[in-house]
Amino acid sequence: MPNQHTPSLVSRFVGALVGTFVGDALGMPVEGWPWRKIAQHYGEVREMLPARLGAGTYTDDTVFMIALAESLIENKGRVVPQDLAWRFRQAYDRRRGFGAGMHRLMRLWDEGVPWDEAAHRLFDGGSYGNGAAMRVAPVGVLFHHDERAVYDAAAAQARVTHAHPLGQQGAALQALAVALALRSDPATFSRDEFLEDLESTLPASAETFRRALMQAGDLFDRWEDRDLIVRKLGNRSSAHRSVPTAIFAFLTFWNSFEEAVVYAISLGGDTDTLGAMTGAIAGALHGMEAIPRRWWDALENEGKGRDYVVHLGEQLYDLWQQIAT
Ligand code: RVK
Ligand code: MG
Ligand code: MG
Repeated sequence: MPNQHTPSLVSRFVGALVGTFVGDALGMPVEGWPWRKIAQHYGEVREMLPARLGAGTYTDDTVFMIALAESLIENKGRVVPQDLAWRFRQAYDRRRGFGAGMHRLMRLWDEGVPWDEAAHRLFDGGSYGNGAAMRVAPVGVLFHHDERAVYDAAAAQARVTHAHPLGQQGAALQALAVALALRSDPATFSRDEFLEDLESTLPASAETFRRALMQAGDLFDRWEDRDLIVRKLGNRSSAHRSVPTAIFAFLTFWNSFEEAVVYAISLGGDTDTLGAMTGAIAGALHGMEAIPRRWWDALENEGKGRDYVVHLGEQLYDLWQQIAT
C-alpha cells in the first residue's frame, strides 16, 4: 500500500484545483481520440505531451475553473450569476478550446441577450455539456462541510451557462464528489461507502446520475475492458456520459492520484475533461503532495498559471475558515 498519510485541509483545497489543471493539461493532446488510438500511439499518457499551446498548457476546463474561483473569492462565497457571466466572458479565449455551445453563448452575451435568457437558447432546452462540471472544484472545496450548500452553489453556477437540468445535475454531482473526497480519510477510505454516500445525497430528480453511479459500482472489476466502460458509462462531453465515468476512474484507482488520472485519460473521448474531473476528486482526497512532481514542473506558469492556481486554492481555504465558523 502507498503511504496513506492524511493531507492537510489546505493541501486538499489546492490539490482539487491543481488536480483539475493537471488532468486537463495531460488529457488535452489526445482529446477526441478513441481509446484504442491512444493505446496504439502511446500505450498510456503518463507524460505531458506536445500540445497546441505547448506541453502543460490548459484548456477551457481550467480557464473557467479559475474564473469561478475568482468570482467566489471576490463575492465572499456567494454565487453571483452576473459577475460569473462577466468573468467567463473576460476569460474566454478561443485558442484554449471551448464547446460549440459556449462559443454561441459568448456571441449571444455580446449581442446583449441577458445571461438567464441566453443559456436557454443553446441546443434544445439548454446545454447538457460537462462544462459546468469540469470547472466546479472551487465549489466542492469551499462548501465541503455542507452538502446542501455544495449542491445549490454548483447548480447555481451551472445555470449561468447550462440551462439543461442534466448539465446542472452533473455539475452538482461532480462538486459533491470533490467535497466528499475532501472529507474522506485516505487511511480508512472505502469506495463502496463513498458511492453510497454520493448516491444518498442526490435528489430524486437526478435519477439519470443515480442509475449511472449504481452501474459504476458494478464495474470495478471490469475496468480493463475499456469498450465496456465506455459503452456503459461514456466518454463524451455530455455531463451524464462523463461525470459518472470520472467518479468511476477515481474510485477504481482511489489510492493513487497518478493512476486515477492516467486511467481516466486512457478511456479516450473527452480526455482533457475526464482527466480534469478525475484530477479534481483525487486531488481533494490526496492533496497537493500526491500530484507527481514531473507533471507539476511541466504546467504553464505565466500569468494565470500554476502558482496563481495554488494561490486561489489558498484563498478559498481562508474564505472557508471565515464562512464555516
Ligand atoms: C471542446 C444535444 C448537446 C446538448 C443538447 C453536446 C470542451 C454538444 C471541454 C456540445 C469539454 C457538447 C466540453 C458540449 C465542455 C450539450 N443537445 N447535444 N441539449 N447539450 N450537447 O458545447 O462547455 O472541449 O455536442 O455546451 O458544456 O473540454 O457541443 O460546451 O470537453 O455537448 O467542451 O456542450 O462543454 P457545450 P461545454
Ligand atoms: Mg477542455
Ligand atoms: Mg474536454
